[in-house]
Formats: sequence, C-alpha cells, structure tokens
Amino acid sequence: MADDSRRRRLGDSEQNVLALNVLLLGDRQSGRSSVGNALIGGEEFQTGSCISGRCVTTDCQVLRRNFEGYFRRQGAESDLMLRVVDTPPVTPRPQRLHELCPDGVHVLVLVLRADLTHGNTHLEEDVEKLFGPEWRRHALLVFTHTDHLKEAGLSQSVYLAQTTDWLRALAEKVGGGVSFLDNSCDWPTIRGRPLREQLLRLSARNHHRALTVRTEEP
Ligand SMILES: Nc1nc2c(ncn2[C@@H]2O[C@H](COP(=O)(O)OP(=O)(O)OP(=O)(O)O)[C@@H](O)[C@H]2O)c(=O)[nH]1
Ligand SMILES: [Mg+2]
Repeated sequence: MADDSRRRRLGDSEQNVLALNVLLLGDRQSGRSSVGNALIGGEEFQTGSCISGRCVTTDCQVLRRNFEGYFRRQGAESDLMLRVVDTPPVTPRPQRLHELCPDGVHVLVLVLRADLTHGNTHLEEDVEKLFGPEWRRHALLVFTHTDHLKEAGLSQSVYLAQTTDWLRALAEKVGGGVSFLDNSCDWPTIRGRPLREQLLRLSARNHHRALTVRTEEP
C-alpha cells in the first residue's frame, strides 16, 4: 500500500500533486480505450472496431494527464495526476502490471457495454488473483454505449434492475458504484468529468492507498 501524494515546485511556491494509477479492465470492444480517453480528456488511446477479429488494443499502454489545481486537499489546492493503464481484453500478467504500476493501482475501472447481456465471466476471480480480496473497495463499474439505452427508452435504474444477477450483485459490492457513459457524444474532457470526480471520491474513501499487484501466489 502506498500514498502517492507529493509536491510539485511552482516558482517560489509548492503545489500538492495527487498521483493516481487507474487500471482499465473489460472484455474486447467493451469501450476500455474510449473510457481511458474520457478520463484523460483526450483522444490519445486508439479506439475503433476489431478488424479480422483482432482487437484494437493488443498491449498495455499507460497515458498520463495532469489536471492542475483540480481540487482542494487539507486546505490547499492540489493537482490531480492521472496515470491511466489501458489493457488488451485478456487480464494482464501480474509481472507486466507490476512493471507498469510499481506503486500499485488506486482505482480499478471495470468496463462493460450496456447494450449487451453479460454472462458471468472469470473477471472477478482474475482480478482477485491479481489484487486479493480488497479489490472491490477500489473498483467502479462503467457501462459504455448508454446511447443505446436512451434509444430504447430505458432508464439507468431500470437497466440495472433488469441486468443479470451476478452483475447487479457486483454493482452493489464495488466501492465506487456504477457510472454510465455515452462515448458517442461530447468532447472526451467534458464526458470524462463526472467519472474523474467519482474516481477521486472513491480514492479519497480509500485514503488514496493503492492496491499492490500480487506477483506471487499467496
Ligand atoms: N455508440 C457508442 N459507441 C461507442 C461507445 N464507446 C465506445 N464506442 C465505440 O466502440 C468501438 C470500440 O471502442 P474502444 O474504446 O476501442 O473499445 P475497446 O474495449 O478499447 O476495444 P478493443 O481494444 O478492441 O478491445 C469504437 O468504435 C468506439 O467508437 C459508446 O458509448 N457509444
Ligand atoms: Mg482498446
């Protein structure tokens, strides 16, 4: 566990910086890279459709963005430095994750499509192997493709009530709750704002402690 707060020199004064590592996980074409773009407020993660069955993201990629003076902490202004790790659809190997996030992961973002039904996968087991049973306190669920819900006239609460039992149970268990994202509208920086806030609140609830990657079997 690590607290990643530090200070950045700003001329004569010093500025607090809160650095958070965020890991995106989800099935192929779930919208992970689009969520990453919303979080960093850019278009740097490559997105698109699978071509000849090949996913767009084939290796982990880390992008960072500093949001200056993003929030106040203990009475002082603080930057928010997000380091977002995009992943291929298979759960990354622990060693690889450890290389990318030696200080651990503050927030796990599980990305799912709202326009598809989800059978119970090995997602929870895989994540537990990586981080141990504490992981749920650091996780939030993001449903993408919510434009399809709007088109179908389905509210978010009705959608959640109708979804599969395991997913509803997971939504209730994760510390950060659920977020709905329509990546087809707005600029990434605007679309990502509520998600950044949610992520920051979750991390604050965990006192900005990071989950360490388990590189050895317990
Ligand atoms: N309509 C709509 N399209 C979306 C939404 N989110 C993502 N997409 C589209 O879905 C496709 C896949 O999105 P990505 O963000 O690349 O998904 P991914 O999970 O990173 O995909 P892979 O890396 O190939 O597994 C892209 O064409 C996106 O533009 C959304 O909320 N609504
Ligand atoms: Mg991708």
